[in-house]
Amino acid sequence: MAHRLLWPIFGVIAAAVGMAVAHAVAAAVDISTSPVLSVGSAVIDLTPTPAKEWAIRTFGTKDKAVLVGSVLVAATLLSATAGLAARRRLRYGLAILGALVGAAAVAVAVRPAAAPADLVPSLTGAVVALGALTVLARARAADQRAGGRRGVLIAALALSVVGVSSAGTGRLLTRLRLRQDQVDLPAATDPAPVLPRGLDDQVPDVTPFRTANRDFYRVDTRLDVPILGVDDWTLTIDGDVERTVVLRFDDLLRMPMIERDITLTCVSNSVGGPYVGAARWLGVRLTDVLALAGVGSRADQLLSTDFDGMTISTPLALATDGRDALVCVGMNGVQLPREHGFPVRMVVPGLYGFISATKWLTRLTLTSYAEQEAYWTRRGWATDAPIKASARIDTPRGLARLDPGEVVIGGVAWAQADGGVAGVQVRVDGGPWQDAHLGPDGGNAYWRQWFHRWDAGPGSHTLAARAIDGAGRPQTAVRAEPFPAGASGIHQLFVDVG
Ligand SMILES: Nc1nc2c(c(=O)[nH]1)N[C@H]1C(S)=C(S)[C@@H](COP(=O)(O)O)O[C@H]1N2
Ligand SMILES: [Mo]
Repeated sequence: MAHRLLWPIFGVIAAAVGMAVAHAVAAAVDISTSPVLSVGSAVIDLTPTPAKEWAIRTFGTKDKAVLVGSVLVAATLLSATAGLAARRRLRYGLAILGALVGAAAVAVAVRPAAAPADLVPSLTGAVVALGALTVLARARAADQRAGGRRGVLIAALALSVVGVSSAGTGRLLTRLRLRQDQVDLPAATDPAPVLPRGLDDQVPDVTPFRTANRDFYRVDTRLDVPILGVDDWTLTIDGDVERTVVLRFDDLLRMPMIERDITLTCVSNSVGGPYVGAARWLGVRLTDVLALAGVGSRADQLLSTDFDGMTISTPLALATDGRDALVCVGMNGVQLPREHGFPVRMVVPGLYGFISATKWLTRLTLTSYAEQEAYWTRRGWATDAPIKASARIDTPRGLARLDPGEVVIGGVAWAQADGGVAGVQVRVDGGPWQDAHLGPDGGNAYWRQWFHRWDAGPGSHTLAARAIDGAGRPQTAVRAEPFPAGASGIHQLFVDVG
């Protein structure tokens, strides 16, 4: 071991063992109290919106991996510094390491739903980290007196065993808990019509008419996949209501169930982007659930809260205007996958997910925008954000090299807030807009597949597509970024033929 690296390595080992133990303890009690995950979430929450936008654009769905990596690099550097400081005087090192693990504990404590007991994993980890650094420093001092290095080696080895076995235990516990409750969903009392066969078999590479659960995009602020059980799940309806109501999962399942085909869209989706998916949702009408509590007259905001205190706001007038907003338990014929909000989430047709689609739902509060601000509202995002009509070209791919002759251009289009998709038009090289063929109609809240046969001549070409909404209006060509109310503009790509 090179001498200069010895002390920084002490710092890193101490911090790593502490965090591994803390994470394992959290995995045994409640994984959301893990300082490791909480630091990640805190970084997500504190990252300014433009930086978040940039990360999602640049790293796509790998943004979480990039975030975890950056936090690890920073933690390694800081703990190495603590080790270096401990070389001069153990107290200095302990102070820096203490600040580091203390910051992790703060991240746990400031979670919206935090309770004092949640600090147990962090404090355990802190004691272990500080103890480990002390042990290593003592061993080093003893070695120097004796003129060897056995003590340090043994201490480092022992601590590594503790760290690795804690990390393994943490993983194992999480894995065991991954076994999700299996629930028997009732049949819908108001089922959706049979979804017509889409163009999946007719148009190669077109996006499937229905998105399989495993292919459904996932966007949320969490680093873990929350593990909620149905037995202790409850939904509280409170705020400006005649009476506060608490529903258990069984209560919800006994209510009339509707089933609807709805295309969910993320406000962070850029033009032509992947954060949109279409599924068949099963659940109770939101208005039926609210009626149990009796909505008062002061509320203009429906504030929904997830199991960890994360909040999403929905304009109450829109959520209750007769559209089929759901307190949802099923997705494509099965219970909600954990990634998509098990056991219960909201789904509201026509509104971007960030103001409507609360996963891991536990509370519905009738309140006003003046009284309470939801998570994304505080970060400057819009409170009223209907999904913008849009067409996406899925085939051919941008920058594809194609053979001359017939090329089938195809994709999907959606206009959930504008009466559905009545048409799609395609434009080649800035020429006239031509009507594309539409796939079958899955309802106004659903997307529509489309295709257009194009006789491609040699050269470089620009392809563009636009949606025509239910009122016969073409989607806007005006470009907008996702922040604060959703991207707009025409999806356009370049191909080479020859
Ligand atoms: N609890 C919780 N619910 C959430 C979010 C979140 O971060 N936390 N993200 C929302 C956003 S921005 C979108 S677009 C949808 C995405 O749902 P999906 O991951 O099932 O596709 O969930 C919404 N519900
Ligand atoms: Mo979103």
